[in-house]
Amino acid sequence: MHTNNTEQAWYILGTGAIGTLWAAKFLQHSIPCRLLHRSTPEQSGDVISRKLNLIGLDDHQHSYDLVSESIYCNGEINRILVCTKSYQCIAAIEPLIPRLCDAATILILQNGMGQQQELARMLPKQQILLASTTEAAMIKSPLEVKHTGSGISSFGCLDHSTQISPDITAQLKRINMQQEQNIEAVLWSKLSVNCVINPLTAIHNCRNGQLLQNPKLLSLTQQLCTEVEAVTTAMDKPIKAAGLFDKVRIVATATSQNYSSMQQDIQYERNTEIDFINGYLQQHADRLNIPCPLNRQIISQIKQLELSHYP
Ligand code: KPL
Repeated sequence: MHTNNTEQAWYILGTGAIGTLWAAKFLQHSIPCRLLHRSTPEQSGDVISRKLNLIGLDDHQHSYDLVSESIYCNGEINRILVCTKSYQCIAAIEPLIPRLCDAATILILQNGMGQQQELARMLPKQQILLASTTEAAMIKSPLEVKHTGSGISSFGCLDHSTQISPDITAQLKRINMQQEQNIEAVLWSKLSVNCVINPLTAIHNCRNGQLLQNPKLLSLTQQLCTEVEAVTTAMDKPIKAAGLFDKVRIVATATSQNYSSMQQDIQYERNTEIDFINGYLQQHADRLNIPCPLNRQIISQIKQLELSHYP
């Protein structure tokens, strides 16, 4: 028998910067949430009380009590926020499938595209919601997160024909997430920017702002914008306002001192999300017969770096 509290609790999968920041947001607004931690099936009973520390945008410290439980615990899951890396998404959810209610809501907040559709095919009964954010955060140590940039967060349904429960919409509204009728357009817009900034900063081992300051990088940025935009336009997912280069210029200027997530992945010798960013774009380019030679070359350069890392 589950209490109402458990039914309305958000389980969070993925304890990187965004997952930890979202746990802090839920707790700040007294919305019940639990972190899911990886364990062996033998440690399935593990429920741990922890402290989550948030360093806010104003540099003030906040501390919250948080419960973390093993993915192999028994309780049913009604709401889950998935903030893993895109390439971990499917494998991370698999052990949780027996715990998901038929009417569960799965909110996916991560970079890249393709994994959401795969998950929807895998879980046809559950409702898949997509989310996107321009907020920025940095993990300082496990469960210690610094909120480094404010931004806009939105969510919407993968399948436009289904309704989102008003109760979920209300909870997400409390943490400042706006409901979007066309969330796919938001994700495509973010993907397009990520297709340019992320791999170029990773290959050239530089901060986002350098893409605009170095003439050689600026020219590559412009070329890649043209290729990416040719695909999004052919797919009828045009970039709003003045076009992709303008959007990239705005994001790279606002985050000029930051390193992109892909640069960080290469720097810390992790896998990158290239298959779900530029790889996803290339799949559509190939299907539509749109030549994207620079995008193709960039994918193989990133794959090389994944094997060899920075010297
Ligand atoms: O989303 C980003 C990332 O680093 O993943 C930005 C900073 C916007 C660069 O594309």
